[in-house]
Amino acid sequence: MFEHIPVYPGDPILSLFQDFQRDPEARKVNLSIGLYYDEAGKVPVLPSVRVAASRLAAQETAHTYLPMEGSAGYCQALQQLIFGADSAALRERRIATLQTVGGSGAIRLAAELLKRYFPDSAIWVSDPSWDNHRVLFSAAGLEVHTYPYYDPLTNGIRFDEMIATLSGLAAGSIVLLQPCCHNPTGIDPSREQWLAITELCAKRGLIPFLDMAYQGFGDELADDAWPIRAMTDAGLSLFVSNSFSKNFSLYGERCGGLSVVCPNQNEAARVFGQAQANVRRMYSSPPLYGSQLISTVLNDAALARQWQADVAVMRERIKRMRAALKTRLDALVPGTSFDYLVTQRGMFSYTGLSPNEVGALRERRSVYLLRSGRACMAGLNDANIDCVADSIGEVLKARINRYQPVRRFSDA
Ligand code: KET
Repeated sequence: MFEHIPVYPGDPILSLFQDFQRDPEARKVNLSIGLYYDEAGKVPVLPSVRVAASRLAAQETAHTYLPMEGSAGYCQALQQLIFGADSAALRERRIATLQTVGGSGAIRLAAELLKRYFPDSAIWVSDPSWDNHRVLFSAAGLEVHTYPYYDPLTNGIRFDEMIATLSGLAAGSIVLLQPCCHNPTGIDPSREQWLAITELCAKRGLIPFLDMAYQGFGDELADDAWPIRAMTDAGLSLFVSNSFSKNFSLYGERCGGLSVVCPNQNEAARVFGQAQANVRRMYSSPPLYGSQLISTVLNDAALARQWQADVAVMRERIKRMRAALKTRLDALVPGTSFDYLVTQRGMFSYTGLSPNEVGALRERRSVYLLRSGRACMAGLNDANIDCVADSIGEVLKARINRYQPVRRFSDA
């Protein structure tokens, strides 16, 4: 009966993570999926979240249904965190926000709305982008294209080409951007560049879609949300998806949000209503527990401060690991620049390692990176960093010995 169903080849990120979990090697290192591990190699329960969990346990609240749009306390706190407590758009009640099933659920929900109400609009994502962007948008029937983004030679953005491509798009085209800690490259536009993108979107009537999964991992929380605030303050209408998976270390609780910034309160109510209807026909309502944890933390001034400190600990540890890996590789492979490790921001570094080299790291040392060469810096710690540096050094020296040009690391 089911022979006509094609075999699923697996997901490039989730399937690799499963392979890692099955690997019996004791010294294995996971630099594949975007998971933050602490210095002890554990996915932490944040101190702020631990307090919230014990408060919730003491209260013993019923496991009732949330409404379609999720918890009101969660959505309000989310809005302030992203748009700022003093946001004019928030005061004017023109931001429609729903709690979603992770950041992925926010993107899929938005994609459904976009396909239904902007049926002729295609979406443009950076080259490269998170693999699942394409999957989520095309599953809703949207055409997905790419705009130039990463430049391996300079480890920067091909900004002029990016702007040229976006300038040529039809009005109503959707442009997916990541406000901070770009996945997979770790390279973000400067503030000046963000202002140019904002102006272009306004002038050409493009629909910005900002996907933020790493708020607080690049810089302070407000700084990482700055591009969203700048676009909102400039009067644009835009979509914002966000994930709390990483910055609350609540991956499996599936906590995210979709916010649509609208021209006025009336339109925000329409968007909100149709988003509710969409939720009802897809999964009815979002899960409860994670939203209770997050709203307990964010709606208590002392716990919220603790959480900001928790995020700062994660951010600073990642930065320390980036610098430590650079120091080791500088010594192991002299003449090659590893500056990219410290200039890229957030969880990921785009190493420029080839799929073959990534395969060699996995086979010889059980060090797991994505095939694209993306490495999650938050998987490094003082106990595994020498092994990771040695193994990367080994494949790079083998490459140099084969007289192959060193892609991305050339001092040209
Ligand atoms: N947006 C981006 C840019 C992103 O990197 C992720 C997750 C998400 C959205 C989804 O968030 P969630 O709340 O988990 O639904 N990225 C990591 C995990 C994954 O691939 O699912 C990753 O790239 O490793």
